Amino acid sequence: DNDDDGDVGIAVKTRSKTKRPSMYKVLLLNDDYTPMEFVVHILERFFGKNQEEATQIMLHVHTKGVGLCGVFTYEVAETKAAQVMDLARQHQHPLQCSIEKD
Ligand code: TYC
Repeated sequence: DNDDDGDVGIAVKTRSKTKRPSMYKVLLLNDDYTPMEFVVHILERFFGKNQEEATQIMLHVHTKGVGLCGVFTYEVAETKAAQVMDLARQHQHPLQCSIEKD
């Protein structure tokens, strides 16, 4: 390192491996009280679904108990789940939304 080239003798890796972020599923849970139209509205408003897609997902959740709204990076998934729960609480619906590592 005493070669007057200005460095201090430690080789530092400059091309680190990039890694894609972990992805998280946002799931909607069934309950007996939340109106079907409200769930369809949630899927349109927060998950970019059209009325047909939203209705299919809502009916899947209604019959199977749980269904997939979308897959996002952690922050986006957390935010969307919180927005769903906030709106449900405002309307006094017991709708539950959770996230799960993909
Ligand atoms: N089971 C509800 C009803 O019969 C409808 C519903 C669907 C609720 C999906 C929640 O995530 C849900 N009104």
